Amino acid sequence: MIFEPLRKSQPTRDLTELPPLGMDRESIADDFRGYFGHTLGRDKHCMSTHYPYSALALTLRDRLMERWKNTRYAYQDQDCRRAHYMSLEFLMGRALGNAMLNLGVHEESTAALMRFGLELEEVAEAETDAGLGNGGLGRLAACFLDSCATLQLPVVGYGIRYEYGMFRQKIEKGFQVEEPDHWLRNGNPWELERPEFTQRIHFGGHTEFYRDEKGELRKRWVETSDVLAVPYDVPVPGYQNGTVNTLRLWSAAATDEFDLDEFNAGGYTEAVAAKNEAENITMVLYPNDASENGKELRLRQQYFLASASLKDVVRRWIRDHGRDFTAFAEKNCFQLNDTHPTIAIAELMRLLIDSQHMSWDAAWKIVSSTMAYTNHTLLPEALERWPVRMFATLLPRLLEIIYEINARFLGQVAQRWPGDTERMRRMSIIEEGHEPQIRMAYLAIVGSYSINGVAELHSQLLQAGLFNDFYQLWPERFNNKTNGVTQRRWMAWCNPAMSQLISKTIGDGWVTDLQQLAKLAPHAEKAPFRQRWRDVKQANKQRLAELVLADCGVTFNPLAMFDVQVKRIHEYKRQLLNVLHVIHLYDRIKRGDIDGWTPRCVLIGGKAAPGYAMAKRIIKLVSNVAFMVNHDTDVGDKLKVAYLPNYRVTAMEIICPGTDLSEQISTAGKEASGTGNMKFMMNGALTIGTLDGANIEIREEVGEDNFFLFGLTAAEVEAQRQQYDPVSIINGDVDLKRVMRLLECGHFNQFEPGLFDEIVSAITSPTDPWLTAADFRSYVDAQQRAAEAYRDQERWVRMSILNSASSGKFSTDRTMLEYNADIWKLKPVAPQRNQVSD
Ligand code: 26Q
Repeated sequence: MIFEPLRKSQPTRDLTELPPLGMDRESIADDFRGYFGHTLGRDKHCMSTHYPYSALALTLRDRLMERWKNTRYAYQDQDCRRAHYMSLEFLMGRALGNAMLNLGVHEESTAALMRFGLELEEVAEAETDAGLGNGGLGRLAACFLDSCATLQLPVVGYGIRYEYGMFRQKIEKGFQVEEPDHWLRNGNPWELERPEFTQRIHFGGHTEFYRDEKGELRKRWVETSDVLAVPYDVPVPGYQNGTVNTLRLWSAAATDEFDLDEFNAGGYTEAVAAKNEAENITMVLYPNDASENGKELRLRQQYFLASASLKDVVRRWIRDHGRDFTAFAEKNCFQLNDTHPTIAIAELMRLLIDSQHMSWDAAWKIVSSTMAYTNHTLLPEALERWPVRMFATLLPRLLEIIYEINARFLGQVAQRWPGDTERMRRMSIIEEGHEPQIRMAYLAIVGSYSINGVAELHSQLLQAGLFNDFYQLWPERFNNKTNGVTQRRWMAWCNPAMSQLISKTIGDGWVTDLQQLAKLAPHAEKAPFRQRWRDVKQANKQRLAELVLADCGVTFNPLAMFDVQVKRIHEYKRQLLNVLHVIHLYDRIKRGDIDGWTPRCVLIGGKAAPGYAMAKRIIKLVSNVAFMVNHDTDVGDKLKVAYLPNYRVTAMEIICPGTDLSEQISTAGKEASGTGNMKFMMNGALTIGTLDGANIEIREEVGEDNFFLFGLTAAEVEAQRQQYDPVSIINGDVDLKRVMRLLECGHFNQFEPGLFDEIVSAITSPTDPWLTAADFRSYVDAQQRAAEAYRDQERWVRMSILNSASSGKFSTDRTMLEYNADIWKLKPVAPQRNQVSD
């Protein structure tokens, strides 16, 4: 062990008994000053906001710490059932505001800093986002943790402490440039290293038979290269309820013998340098990118997370219950966030069989009643596959276990469908062929007691399409859990003006019970309330306009309609369709078709995976169109276009409160759910969208009159494919024809010939998977309806209020209650509150 045991003589005082910390402004100011001057050693010459930020973070962290301990003790004392949320991504964003909101000390902290002449908002800007995720899937994990803590559910997050999170995006001459995000450079006051819980993770080597002390034949995995997994805990506070849950992030470190072997061979410096290979595992977050598929380092990351987390849970089990695992499945379950951590299914089998000497059947009973799988995609090309060859060298023991799982599973298939070899081939976890592959989604399905999609349509399409064979075999395992977002961050924190207005009108119960927003609906009919709502939106638009000016150099007039699409750049999300509409508006202005014009500011933002050439080309197109439009004196204030660089959680906190129109325009049947759509809706934006993902449920809640619907349905999309003819669609639509003409003739790339040729080809191809041209006309018509609605401000504001009032369903509090009722079955546990001053 790295740590010497602590020897204690007869104590006169209890080392761990601390008086509760004050939550008033004086206590906060005193601690803040102490941290600033003593701990950080700064003085009146300090010129940077970083140190006041750190001092405040440490002050708040202390207050989280006492609640964190109480929560741990409560879970421990009750020996409660727990869920473990395993995810390669947790897109947490900033923690300071979240801590203040949840501790209920925002005002007190503002006042405390004011004493020293410091502006809290400015100090808070010193915090770097924890950007440990790509987009929706990672942010969903963060919202889930927030809701679980607020609901006092014993849920632990397990993830990876990447040294470099999601890359920082710069836009240079309209092109995306990636910069590394070294987010830990200035330290991270929100993490607590727990080296005492370090785990050893194996890679490589080979397997062999041996006889154990009872003479039984067993398998072992030998001559492995090991890497240490060191946990760092991050507090996850609930909303003013004394609960602080844990997100445990693993960081890779080299073992000592790793160095020694090399050292004995002669090369000391080489040996120390070789530490890199081990520590590389947690160096960088992979961007979501087809070209990153099948990369060995990614598989190392997945196994590293799965193995470290399971060993941690098994360690705790043995500490508390000894080596009897009969009640393990009653007390534990694991939610797999997509297939990324799915190797956990084979790893838990390995731990139970090889280390705990359990039989296959006993182990399988435990594994298949503790694992649950959430799918986040309908794109078949996005389903994870790993070359068997890679498994054989990197994780040989796990490959053997997967083969055995598959053999037994195919036995079941044969029993259910005798002689149906075609079906066996289709359903096999191993895809045969020139380069055999492991289908991770199938492993996840076979090893899980619950399989869910993330919106109604998505779950239905999974059952009817991608996973239909499995649905026929095990219909009872399939279910839907429509996504949500946490209203604490996405309303209460990021939109204080609207939150105040809502709370004054209907009380503040909505912060922990979003359905209460329904009480706003009658107020939509009251003119004075509408005026206040409108004033709030206007102020939020002003704030967004300032961001756009600072980051894009483009002036947005807050009286214009703010039309926003921010999300990862992907063809299926159809940022291209948005651009086609912008070009159409520009064309209308140029030809003088401007009767009853609604001024519009179009904001587009998001990151493209570094290897995704088409996505990067779309960014360049938006930038070039923006340049032309913004510099054309005929256009003026009628239309403005901006590309917002480096879209991230913290940017969305400014963007969603200031948006009028939310663009949710994916090809129907392709967006599993979407969650940005929910953040916009809560903050009073109207949606223009297709019948895709959670848009369908959003429209159901708010009513068709308050939603701008367009486009083919998922079924129509599949029918169109057979006879899709974009060229005749273009020729049959004068507006689209003119737009395509502007693109083709190089109007937006006069000094960059050929730049957009591939974009034109994609739109005009009869095999365009995203049917962009097919939805153009109905999209433009819907945009026209939105523009007309916006000109009637009274009507628009009413619709805005109704959107917010109808967003109650889209809280992750609801989502988590459903996961809990149907999958996890945990009991809420309240910590003893007498030890803290809540
Ligand atoms: C794959 C291979 C190699 C490296 C990385 C990846 C990878 C990483 C991230 C693949 C996918 C992701 C993320 C996917 C994602 O964010 N999906 C979104 O999940 C949201 C939450 O459920 C949904 O709302 C969105 O519809 C869905 O696109």
